[in-house]
Amino acid sequence: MRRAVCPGSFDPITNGHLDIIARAAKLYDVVHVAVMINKAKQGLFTVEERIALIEEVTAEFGNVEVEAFHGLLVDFCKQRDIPAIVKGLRAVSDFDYELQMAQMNNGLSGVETLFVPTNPTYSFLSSSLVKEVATWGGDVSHLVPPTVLAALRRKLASD
Ligand code: COD
Repeated sequence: MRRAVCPGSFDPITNGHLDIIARAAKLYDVVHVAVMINKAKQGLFTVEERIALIEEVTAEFGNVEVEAFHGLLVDFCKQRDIPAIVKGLRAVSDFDYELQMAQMNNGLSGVETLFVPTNPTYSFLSSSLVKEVATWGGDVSHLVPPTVLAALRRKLASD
C-alpha cells in the first residue's frame, strides 16, 4: 500500500486544499488527511467539525482517511507507516518555510515531502482569507465546496 499524508489546519477546507488532496488520491493508494490540533489557536471550526467537512467532501475519492493529530507530523507518519508528505505550493513565498519543514522532517525521520504546484485558480486562496471575506459578507462560493459554504454561513450567523 502506497500511503501519503496531506497535513494542515483546514479551518475550513478550501477548494485549494481539495485540489491537492484529489491529486494526491490519484497518486497514492491511501491518502491520510491529518488535521492539526493547535491548543494555542482557537479556530473558527472545531477539529471535529473540520474532520466532518473534509470527510464529506473527500468521500467521492474512496481512498482518503481523515484524522486529527497533535505533536510532530513525523510521529503521525511513523505510527502509520507513511513515507511521504504531500504539500501544495501556492507561490514562491510558501517555498522558504515549506523547504525548512521538509528538510527538518526528513532529517528527523527520513520522511519525504512532495510538492504539488497549486492550480493557478487557487494560488491566492487560504482558509484565513475565506473566513475574512465571508465574515464581512463577501462571496466565497467559488472558493469552498457547497457543504463548507453552508457550514460557514451557519457558523458566522451564530457568532
Ligand atoms: N493551493 C494549494 N495548496 C494549498 C492551498 C492552496 N490554495 N492552501 C493550502 N494548501 C496546502 C499547503 O500544502 C498547506 O501546507 C496545506 O494545504 C495546509 O494548509 P493550512 O493553512 O490548512 O495548514 P497550515 O499551514 O496551518 O498547516 C501547517 C502544518 C500542520 C502542516 C504544520 O504546522 C505541521 O506540520 N505541524 C505539525 C507539527 C510539526 O511536526 N512541526 C515540525 C515541522 S518541521
